[in-house]
Amino acid sequence: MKTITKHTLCVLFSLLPVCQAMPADAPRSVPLELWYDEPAVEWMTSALPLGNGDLGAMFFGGVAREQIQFNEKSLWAGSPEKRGTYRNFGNIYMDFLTPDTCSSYRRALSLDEGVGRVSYTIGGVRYEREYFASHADSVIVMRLSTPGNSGLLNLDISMTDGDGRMAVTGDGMLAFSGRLDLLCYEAQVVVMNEGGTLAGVDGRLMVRGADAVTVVLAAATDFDLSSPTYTRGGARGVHAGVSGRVERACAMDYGRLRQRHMDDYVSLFGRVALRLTDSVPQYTTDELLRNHKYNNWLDMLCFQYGRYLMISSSRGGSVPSNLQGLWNHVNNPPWECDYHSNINIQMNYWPAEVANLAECHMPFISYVSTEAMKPDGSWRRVAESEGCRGWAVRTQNNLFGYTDWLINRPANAWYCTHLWQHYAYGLDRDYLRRVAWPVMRSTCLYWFDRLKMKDGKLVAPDDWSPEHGPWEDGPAYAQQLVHELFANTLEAAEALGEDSGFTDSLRTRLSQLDNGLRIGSRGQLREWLETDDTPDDRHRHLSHLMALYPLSGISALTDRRLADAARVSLSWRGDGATGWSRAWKVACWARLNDGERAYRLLKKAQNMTDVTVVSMDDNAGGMYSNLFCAHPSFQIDGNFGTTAAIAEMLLQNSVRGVWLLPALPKEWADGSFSGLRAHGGFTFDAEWKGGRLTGVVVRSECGGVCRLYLPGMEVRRVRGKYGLRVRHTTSSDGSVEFMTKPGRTYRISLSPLTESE
Ligand code: FUC
Repeated sequence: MKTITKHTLCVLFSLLPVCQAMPADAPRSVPLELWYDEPAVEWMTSALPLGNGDLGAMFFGGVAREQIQFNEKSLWAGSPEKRGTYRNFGNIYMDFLTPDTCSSYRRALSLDEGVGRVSYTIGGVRYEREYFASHADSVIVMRLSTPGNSGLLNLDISMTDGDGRMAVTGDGMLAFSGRLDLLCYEAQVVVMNEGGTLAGVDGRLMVRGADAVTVVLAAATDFDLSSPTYTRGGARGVHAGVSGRVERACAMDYGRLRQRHMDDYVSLFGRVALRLTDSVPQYTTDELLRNHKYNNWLDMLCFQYGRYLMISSSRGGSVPSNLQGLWNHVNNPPWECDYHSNINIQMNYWPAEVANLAECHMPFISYVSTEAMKPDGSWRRVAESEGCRGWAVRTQNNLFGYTDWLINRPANAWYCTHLWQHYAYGLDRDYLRRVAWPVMRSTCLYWFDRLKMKDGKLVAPDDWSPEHGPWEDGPAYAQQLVHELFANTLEAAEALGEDSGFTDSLRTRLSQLDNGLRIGSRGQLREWLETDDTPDDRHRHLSHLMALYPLSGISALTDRRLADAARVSLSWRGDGATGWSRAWKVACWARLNDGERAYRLLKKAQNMTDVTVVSMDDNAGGMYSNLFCAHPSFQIDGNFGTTAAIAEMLLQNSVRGVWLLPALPKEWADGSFSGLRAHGGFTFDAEWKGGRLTGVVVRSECGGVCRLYLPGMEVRRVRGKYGLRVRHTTSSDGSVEFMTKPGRTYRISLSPLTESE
């Protein structure tokens, strides 16, 4: 049985404003955590991640030796001329002078609190560790204690850099600094003992007879995306920044540091709740994955884990999360742990808006908008080398604008969908004008110059479908993306009142553009314009299904034939796939409103694996016991893709309005969620029983018409402020509309439509 701790109460209280707006039987805050009864055996499969958005760590929870490997998202070797690689920053080790045979061992990661915990008993004494990565104070904090006992903590603490070199000892601290091709970096660890003694010698800090110990880590580089040299401040600036952080953190007591972290973390994580079952599994998370994966708890955990990982790896600044988020323990990670432009970086951000973490989208948006608009930046030079205005990228990218391997022209349009979606969800016109519009416009110019007329239609010449098949004119991938770009940019122009020669040209080109939606002779959606598709093509990329998901050009509500064609193509691709590809398939089946098939794929995505080397085998992927997605090897896109796909099963922005429970599997017959966002600045809570909606609450951020599509349900009443009734209208297409005011909450009562209705 779980007991309610003071911390849990804190979380519950901080969730109150959200809970008040929920339907009567709203999602409760149930303690969501990953937990294990033994220390991690391996970094990739079982250590647990912490992160404050920039600075992250993986802790093992060893009893004799604790290892805390850490990263900072900008620590890259390489330059604008050299690919380089994302690097391990270092390791902290704690060697305990206590016997290593213990009982009642527990290692956990609380998703509600963003706190890692390790506890065990030796000789009747309970040893406890608590770890968190604080965004509020830009440090990682580790606390060791033996509640109810004093003077029992005896350990040596050391630190190594990413190459295994020992840090030097200072006064109660350890530090190292260095240089890569371009960047300066530094890490500092400060150890504070309560009671006992602390001495430093030869790279070790020795704590003896302490009651409690607090360890504070700060690490940074001088990377700055907006600087022409990609750096600012140099070694001195980094040193001042890192020293300032540890000093400020050490001036606070542990309780305050922790509270500041919790306030900040819960303000993001607590926005969304999902309840698919009430029974908390009484077994460890690896056991849940191994033997009980049909337990709905795992789906809740996977959904919220993606949100946790996003908060932990994508906040502030303009460094997006990479192939492994920010967690990487080696200096030669697969694909350099880079920014792949043909699915991976985009998938990292699929859940950002719908899962109510719009702020976490910003590092990606700001990376794209800064790099794309650099007057002499390498992305501009790629376009220039093709005789086009605007910008373009290749497939593999480092942090310094270096871009190589195959050109991926449609990626610029794909990136722009993220800029647009951020607007579509939040309706922030100022952002649209300042940030998104210039990039979208510039990207359109690239395609104005690039497209050519073929058989009366504009097509992308000599393009591809990542990462297979021929290069030829007009593949679906390019056509669907350019279509989306043009359509969104026209909408942006309307929202901003932009009316110029550019918008006229855009309108004309959009009307001439092949939209990439072509049905083939076997009823499939064609991947190429000229080359025929083969039913046994199982390639992991689903690039011709972009319009199904993440774009929205295919919907059974607008054109059943196209939806059926997408279904044929998706079926041909099969249920096997690498990690991220399965997540994409779940989302695609959700868009086809096939909850059962989506669920089937989700369960396959949750196959437990321990393969840690790169494999393209369609059956080797799944999840490790720490729930990291296995491509294999570990690739975080699949975690984010899974969160987005689960959201897609629960809420979709359809052509007829917000569709709640569009792909609910029978396994999730009863449940509720709160806090999922939809286009137009609306946030939804919903509750359902026996697969039918029983209550909906909408919060309107921006006012305006709220349009819902709830097939099979009749909206009885909409109530606004003070429970007053708000007029709603039902259209012949089944959609329901009512007017909202900014900041107001609306409760919707529903009943099932009878057959005759
Ligand atoms: C793309 C994918 C691979 C892998 C790599 C990092 O190239 O096709 O499966 O995810 O990115």
